[in-house]
Amino acid sequence: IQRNSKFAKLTPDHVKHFQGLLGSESALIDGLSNDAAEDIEPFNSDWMRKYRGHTKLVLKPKSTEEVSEILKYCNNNLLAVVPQGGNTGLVGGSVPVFDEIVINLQKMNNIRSFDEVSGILVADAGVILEVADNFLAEKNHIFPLDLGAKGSCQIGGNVATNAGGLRLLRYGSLHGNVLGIEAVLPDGTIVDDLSKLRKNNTGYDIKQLFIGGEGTIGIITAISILCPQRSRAMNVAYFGLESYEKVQDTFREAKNQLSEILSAFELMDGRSQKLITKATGKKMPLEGEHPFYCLIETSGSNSEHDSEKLETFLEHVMETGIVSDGVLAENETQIRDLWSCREGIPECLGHWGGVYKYDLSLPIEDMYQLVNDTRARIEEAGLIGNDDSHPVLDVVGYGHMGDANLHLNVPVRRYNKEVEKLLEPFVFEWIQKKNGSISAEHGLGIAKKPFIGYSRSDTMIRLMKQIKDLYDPNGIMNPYKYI
Ligand code: FAD
Ligand code: 2HG
Ligand code: ZN
Repeated sequence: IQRNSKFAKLTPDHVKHFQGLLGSESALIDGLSNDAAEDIEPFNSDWMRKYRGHTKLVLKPKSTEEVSEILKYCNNNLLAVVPQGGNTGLVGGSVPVFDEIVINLQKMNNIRSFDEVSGILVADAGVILEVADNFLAEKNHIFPLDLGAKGSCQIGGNVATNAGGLRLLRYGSLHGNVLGIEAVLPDGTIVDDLSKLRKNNTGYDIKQLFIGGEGTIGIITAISILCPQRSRAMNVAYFGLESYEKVQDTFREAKNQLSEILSAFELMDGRSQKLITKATGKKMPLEGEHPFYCLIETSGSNSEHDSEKLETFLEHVMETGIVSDGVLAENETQIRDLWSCREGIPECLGHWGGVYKYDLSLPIEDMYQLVNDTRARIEEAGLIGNDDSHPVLDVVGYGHMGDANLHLNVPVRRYNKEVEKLLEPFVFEWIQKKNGSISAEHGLGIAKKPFIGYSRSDTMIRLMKQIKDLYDPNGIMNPYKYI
């Protein structure tokens, strides 16, 4: 792709304008002031270090009004922008492609209100997910989303990507939990839909367009969100299993026997667990090797009741041979350790060089076959191996089994065109045949943009374009991404 020449190039006058508006400590400049190059680098490069932009200006507004002033000016001057939260997105959506101005929300980080009766939290978009959850913990509540990047990602970024995460199975998607949104459109209009109502059937639910909108129609500046009561009792178990069929049996049994206390059901293949050890030296929870592992979390209000249910379940799956081996966490530290075997995978896989990542929704019974088929293809071409002459380390699968969401990851020593050609469009065609989705939770960004047609019809893409054109007629919002 090429830079769209309709967008203006940044001039000293533009910079002066923003410095006047925000103050110089909230307008980081590179090149023009020539001593801030280091400061600006992290905003130009994504979590995977796969995508790199060339912005010369990062703006950090402190209020919704400032966001409005910034966007109005950018829209009038045809300056393209990229909204940015914690920059943990996995599809290259949060960094510029060329010289788009980065608008980072990190300075908008106030919790505005929390109602202990309704459980409704209202907070600025730039609040870090873990900070929000720690705040809620003190009030005996929980943020209805949890994910491995919680220490860096922002709740506005989570909503903009409609992140799914580790407990969607229990608490549902942000499309249901987010009750209201405050956002700014490119023309500066403040969308004041920060509703605290659970029910409100008065016309189109426009906030839904911002949830998963990936910053293409406006900037989310605050959200209101329904937060559940924090569970008093929490248990985590980790199992080794002999086949993917047995993982499915375990999931069925878990739903059947644990029912309302089941709060997560995660899948990890043996290869992903081996790579954790290889990358970090971590000792894994079970002796011996198993082709599959799963992590089950329960949370409820009565620990005796939960323990009783869990013990009956454990006895059943062990005695019937559905699982081969298992371990139950006995304290907070062990709970964290078991979770790290799942949450730690993305970081460990990036250890060697790069990772080709696919984030898929598929019918649950077919899910793992894609990993096998992909591995066979790469093996046949002789590209997988333990030594440096092979670009690919392995082909692994893990993910949110409870949501039929697979993460197919191909860790590589270096990005390689031959590998890429074997993976794409093979993976997308495979998914299309099963009527799956090529992006279950990470979004499209720049990485998956060309492939939207594998999951959406021409009609649906046309309707999306109409919405984009309506809200962002000049196309300044996160250009080159999404649609
Ligand atoms: P960014 O990366 O900064 O931005 C993401 C997108 O949203 C970009 O397109 C950006 O332009 C836009 N955006 C950001 N803020 C705003 C805003 N205020 N208004 C409008 N647009 C905005 N995702 C899952 O769904 N489930 C997981 O389990 C999960 N686990 C992860 C684990 C790790 C270790 C990592 C690195 C990522 C993981 N992700 C997961 C990816 C996920 O998308 C992000 O972690 C998170 O939701 C993005 O938040 P962020 O604040 O970092 O957004
Ligand atoms: C997870 O579930 C994240 O750990 C990241 O969604 C998945 O890196 C990935 O492919
Ligand atoms: Zn995930």
